[in-house]
Amino acid sequence: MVKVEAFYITTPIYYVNAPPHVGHAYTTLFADVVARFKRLTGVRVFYLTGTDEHGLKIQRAAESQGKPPKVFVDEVAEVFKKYWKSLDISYDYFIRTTDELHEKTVKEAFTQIYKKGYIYKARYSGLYCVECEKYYAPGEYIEIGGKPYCPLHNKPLEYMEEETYYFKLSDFKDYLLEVLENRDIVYPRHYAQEVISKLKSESLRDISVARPIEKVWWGIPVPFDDKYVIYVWFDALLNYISAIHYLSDREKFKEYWSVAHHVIGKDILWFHTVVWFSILKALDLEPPRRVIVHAFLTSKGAKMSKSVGNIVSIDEMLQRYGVDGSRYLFARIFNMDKDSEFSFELLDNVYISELVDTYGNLVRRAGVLAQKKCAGRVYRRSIDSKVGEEVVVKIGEYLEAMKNYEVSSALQAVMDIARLGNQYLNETKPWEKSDPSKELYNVLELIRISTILLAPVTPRASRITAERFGFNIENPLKLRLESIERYTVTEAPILFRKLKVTTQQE
Ligand code: ME8
Repeated sequence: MVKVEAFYITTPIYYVNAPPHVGHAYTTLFADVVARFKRLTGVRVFYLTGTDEHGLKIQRAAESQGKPPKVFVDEVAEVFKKYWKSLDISYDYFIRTTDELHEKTVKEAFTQIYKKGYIYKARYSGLYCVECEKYYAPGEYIEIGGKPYCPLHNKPLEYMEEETYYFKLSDFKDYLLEVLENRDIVYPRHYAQEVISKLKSESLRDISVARPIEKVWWGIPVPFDDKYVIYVWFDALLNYISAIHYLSDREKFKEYWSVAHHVIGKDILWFHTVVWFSILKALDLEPPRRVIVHAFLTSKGAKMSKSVGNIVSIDEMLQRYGVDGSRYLFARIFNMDKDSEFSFELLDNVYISELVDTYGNLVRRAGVLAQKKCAGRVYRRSIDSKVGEEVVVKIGEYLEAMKNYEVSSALQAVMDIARLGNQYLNETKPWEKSDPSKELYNVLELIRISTILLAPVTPRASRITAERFGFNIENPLKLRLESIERYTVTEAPILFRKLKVTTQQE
């Protein structure tokens, strides 16, 4: 039996202090596009997302609503699932850190690492940002009016002084440098460089991985000392291995862990490299295969975040552009290196020029023509060599971009194919011919190719087009021109509606 290649992709597990916003959708949608693309290429994918439900931030959010934390997290986790459903996110498993199996895994990992001598008890004093759930060392925070503030959330840091359990992060410095410098894990590479520089320029301090229960009670207790609760990041990072049955199914675990791809925003790069790789090493586990890092969606110049108060809701996107429209736009503005300022004006322009006027228009025009001129049946003809050559180049560009996770560039290549189709129609004018089969076959091939390549991003529109035009969504790695003997066009769908109100008119 041929063994099917496996692929494991994860998003961060999001805090449930508030419902998701477009920043969370940005990451989740990107991971979904990669997962769907991989599935189309015949790979067995395990796509994991979920929610991070413990810690002081969540405890306080629940308190502020007068709800017991478990009731509160149950409600918000459902809201996350609802949004992912409305965005057609095809996750295979939704992990919650309050899941029994996860809690068991965290306790087991904590105990194992303790027994190996990497966890010890000592006094901690220092500053903490509850929004980040992170300790801040001198030099890492900013000062406003002489007081320490979190540089990310612009909120005052809290002073903490307590007996705690420490994790010997400092022991792993050489290992981390070795891995980050020599292995191609962090992508794009410059993010690895950032971590390497920080590691080289500062001393790597041990971190607190548990807090006294009277300070934070909402979390997983330290298995051998119930006066302490495990630090939320230690708990959360382990989701990536608990979800693939680190404890209960070693075979499944081994298979997926060797192909683990974490997608994260750059805000949590340190945790996903320095802290995570060290925890894994302490457990005698390899680092993930890849950590794919992206930049921020900003609004009014700052990282969009609930605590900054500059968020755009997913509902607004969905109402304006529909499911596939929103998915396309998230993927189209996706950027690993540079922050993208969220602007409805920009999105309106992309939506109209690419989805409505280019791809949508091509499908509609060709569909109407095929019905009018050929009673919906278009038989195989040869592809014009110029058209054929250009399409092959564009498919190559698309595949190369997808290989490098550059979904936006991949979509540009698809739009070039659709643009070529419109141009071809304009030049060959099939409406003036008595038998335009050749022209229509050419253009239907361009539609088929662009529809298949769009399928990971706009699954609904692609399915509709494929159904109405009579072809299958195939493996994008195996596309071949002239492979369809006959197109049967039963309807010329209008896939993307014009916007009712555009920002220019507002
Ligand atoms: O950090 N632009 O959860 P979180 C782009 N629970 N991406 C954004 C974004 C923005 N403006 N805002 C959020 C946590 N994100 C931890 C993770 S994982 C073991 C634990 C996305 O709810 C981006 O992926 O604060 C970012 O890294 C993540 O949401 C942070 O989500």
